[in-house]
Amino acid sequence: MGPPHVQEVPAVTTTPQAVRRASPRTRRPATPTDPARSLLPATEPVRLLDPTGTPLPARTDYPQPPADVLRELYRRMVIGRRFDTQSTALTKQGRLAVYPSSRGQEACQVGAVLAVRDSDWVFPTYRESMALVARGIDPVEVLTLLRGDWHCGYDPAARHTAPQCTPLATQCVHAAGLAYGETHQGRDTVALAFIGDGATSEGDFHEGINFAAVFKAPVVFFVQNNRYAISVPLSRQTAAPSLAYKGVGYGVPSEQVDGNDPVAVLAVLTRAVAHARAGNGPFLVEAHTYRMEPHTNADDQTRYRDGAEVEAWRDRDPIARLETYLRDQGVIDDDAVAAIAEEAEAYAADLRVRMNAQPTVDPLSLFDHVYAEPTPQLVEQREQVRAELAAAEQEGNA
Ligand SMILES: Cc1ncc(C[n+]2csc(CCOP(=O)(O)OP(=O)(O)O)c2C)c(N)n1
Ligand SMILES: [Mg+2]
Repeated sequence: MGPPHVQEVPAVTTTPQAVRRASPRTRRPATPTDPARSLLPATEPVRLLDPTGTPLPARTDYPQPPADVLRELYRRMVIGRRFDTQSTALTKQGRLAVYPSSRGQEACQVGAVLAVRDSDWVFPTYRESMALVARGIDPVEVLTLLRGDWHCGYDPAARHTAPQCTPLATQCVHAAGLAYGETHQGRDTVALAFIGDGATSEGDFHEGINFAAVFKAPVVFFVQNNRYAISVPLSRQTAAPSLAYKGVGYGVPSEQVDGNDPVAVLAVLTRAVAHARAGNGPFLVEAHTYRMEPHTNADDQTRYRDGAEVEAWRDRDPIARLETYLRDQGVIDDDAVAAIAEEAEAYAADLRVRMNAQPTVDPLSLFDHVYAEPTPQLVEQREQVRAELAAAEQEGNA
């Protein structure tokens, strides 16, 4: 699935430098003309479709992406959800060690990926398996980490996609460094860093966004605010009016978007990417969304949230919203919807078959790449494991 061409829209013009030049040296209360205000997001998230799929009045700042791109967005969201359901099923069959579902977050996962080029870099977390398959990476390669076979199943350099990060927010620092380096090499690469609401409390988020802002590194920090960090609700995570407001403290412009409106997510991310690519430094986007499934297959969500809350979010389903809109616009019909559903089924069937094959993993590879030069302890432990494996094999042969 190679991404289609997404029309690039003009970047916003405010830069951290412009703000710095215009900022007064002494403290004074903010006024409507205060340049820092232009860094703040709109008080309401950007929304282009209402929850029923009816288009809202057109906006000049966030034009609707073209119909062929929206059709492709829909197709990848449907395939992404089928991939997600299949992956959870694979955990129950013992074929995957763990799977963090993105059900409900399809607009964010796929919309963000469609907003960047293949030559741009994506920095995913454990939550972004769906985004990775939407980027066209083989699903078996995507699931290699979660199967426990290897650190990463795809070639990060070839796919311009970093390995999925489990240590929270570490990808923000990686994204800032890579984007800074790319600019120095004379390339206009943008880095897209996915991050969760909870992870914005981590030091690495601060360090990554601050570095990117000071050195004008072209990074889009994309916060999927799905309202929980495992069992910790957003209300215990931050006292800020919205996570997007965190940008102003770093001199980074930001925006909020309805994360269950696929058209708005694509439009806002496209503009954020254009802003970064044009040399204006980083951009922060907060998408308001919801995780419909437990944190992972190993989590019991009934211990911290009410079933009624989850049910209420079913009415804001991003796939149904986009499908209604595209049907009303005559972009897709029953036949197209059926053909895409069939394609998603075939995709899941192929994944099932290939994940049933027993992987061949060398236990000694556990010790590779821990350090560039293995420590004496690692060498000793490796030898211990090697001897145990050899003894077990001899016993098996006896
Ligand atoms: C540095 C660090 N601390 C703690 C954890 C344990 N942990 C794993 S996921 C998670 C919650 C993260 O929530 P959020 O950032 O909102 O992302 P989401 O899982 O909701 O996508 C925590 C605390 C970790 N992986 N890394
Ligand atoms: Mg979260």
